[in-house]
Amino acid sequence: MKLYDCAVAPNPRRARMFIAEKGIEIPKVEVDILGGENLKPEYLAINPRGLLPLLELDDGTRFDEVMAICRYLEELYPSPCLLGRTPVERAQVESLQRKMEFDGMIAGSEVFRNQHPQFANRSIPGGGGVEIEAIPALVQRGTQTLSRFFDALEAYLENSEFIAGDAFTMVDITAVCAVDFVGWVKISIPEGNARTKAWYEAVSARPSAKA
Ligand SMILES: N[C@@H](CCC(=O)N[C@@H](CS)C(=O)NCC(=O)O)C(=O)O
Repeated sequence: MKLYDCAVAPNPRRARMFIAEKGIEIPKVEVDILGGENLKPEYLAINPRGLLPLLELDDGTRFDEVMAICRYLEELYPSPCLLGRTPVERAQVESLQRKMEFDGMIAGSEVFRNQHPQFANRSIPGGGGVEIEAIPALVQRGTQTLSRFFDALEAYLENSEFIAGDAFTMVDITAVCAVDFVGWVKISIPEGNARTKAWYEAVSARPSAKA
């Protein structure tokens, strides 16, 4: 197996954190998104969407999408369980994970990509060679969604150590990657959100957070 990766990018980090929590080693191939290497023919031949991360199996099978990669690895390496232990937990992890992804990661991407000059013609990640111009108004919409994201995070943590309950899961991975990502656009955990701050400190101290 090998993981097509980009060290600075938040979605590849979600996959790396998951892999590190599983305690497995997967060789990595670094692809420079900032320099546009993912949009060159060599990488588009590997992933026509131009997105990272992507997992390549030993028989040549390839798939992108963080959750597809994590689900595959969870089946191969069930312990520690990161996607829920029972049918109900798996449904809850899926539900919360998507909220962290849409309201955290994607809203962060909306703010970052629609204001950063380097992404003026790359406002949607990847794109397979098609340029999509930035829409400055989306910065405001993304910022509003992030405010909702932080409110929800504080509420989820009211009765439990982790976002989906008593166990660390993929929900925490996506959420911590989103929090660090939005730091790029100078948005941080609101001052009064004490539960989120304590959770953030604890999750950031896990060795996988450095992966
Ligand atoms: N939904 C995808 C999102 C992947 C994604 O957006 N990756 C970004 C890096 S964080 C990317 O490849 N960007 C390429 C670009 O900006 O051109 C997943 O879960 O894997």
